[in-house]
Amino acid sequence: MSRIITVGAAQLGPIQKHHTREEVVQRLIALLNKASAANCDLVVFPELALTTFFPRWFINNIGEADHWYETAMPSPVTQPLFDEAKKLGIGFCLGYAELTNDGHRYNTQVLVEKDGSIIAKYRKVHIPGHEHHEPDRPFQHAERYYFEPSMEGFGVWRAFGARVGMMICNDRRWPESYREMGLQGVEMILCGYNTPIHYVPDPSQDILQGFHNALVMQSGAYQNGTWVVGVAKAGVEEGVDSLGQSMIVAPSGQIVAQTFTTDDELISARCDLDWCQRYTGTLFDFDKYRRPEVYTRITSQRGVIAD
Ligand code: CDT
Repeated sequence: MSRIITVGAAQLGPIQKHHTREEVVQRLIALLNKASAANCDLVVFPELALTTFFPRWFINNIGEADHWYETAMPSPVTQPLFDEAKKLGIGFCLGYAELTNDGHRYNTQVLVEKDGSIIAKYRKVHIPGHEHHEPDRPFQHAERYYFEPSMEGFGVWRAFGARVGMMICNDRRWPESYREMGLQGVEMILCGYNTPIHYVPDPSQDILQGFHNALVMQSGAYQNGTWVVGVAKAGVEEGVDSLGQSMIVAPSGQIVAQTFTTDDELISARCDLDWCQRYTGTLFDFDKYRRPEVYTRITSQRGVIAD
């Protein structure tokens, strides 16, 4: 008998600075209800889904940024989302900025079961951008100032009858992210993202943002025989245009659903988890074909060493 998860990718349009958490949570709840009407088991929201993408601004005193972070999950403001999901019997994955009791700041995603309980927490591994103010930029991408990288790496959890993994935005560009989860037998990877169209260090990449987004998720899915659900916060947020093109990718690498707006939009797909085995049991039978003994540079070396 086939194992099916109906998954929803709940893309968000922009969240402006003046939008309150309460307003955003109402938008998430509206998407959750659409997902319920589409018979979803699980809904994936974007990276930093509760606020505007605040790393586009630099402030000298990071303590003044505390209001962008969540110190508890759920919290009084996010509890209605958990309550609605439990009422509807839908799980969800939510990205947010996390400030721990001992003062650590992470870019985080939680995975929540249909009964409203948190199954897993993932903290972003690959933190892009810069850590100092770069005044010549039209906007900052100071994630390396606002977040520390996770030392916990990539986990895979049994949930929704599947082996589910998580990654966040820039993680999707790195083959190691998928492979770490592939080696744990992942069947579905959930990934939220905020991707500005304008890439300041090399504007020639701007026109390729959509291509690169699809390229990495389709190849990551195929090479690891897994479903990938990539979900954007899209549109023009505080003057910065960000990529939409949220998508659900099959283990074959094919896109089976994709958003066509840059607003709040739900897409969904019935994902047959047994389809993973067609790839992990054949061409990508890791146990049979991988050669870890000749891949030693991958974990022993960070940058390029060339003659
Ligand atoms: N949020 C995030 O990780 N965004 C990056 C932007 C490029 S680096 C400035 C991404 O990889 O999409």
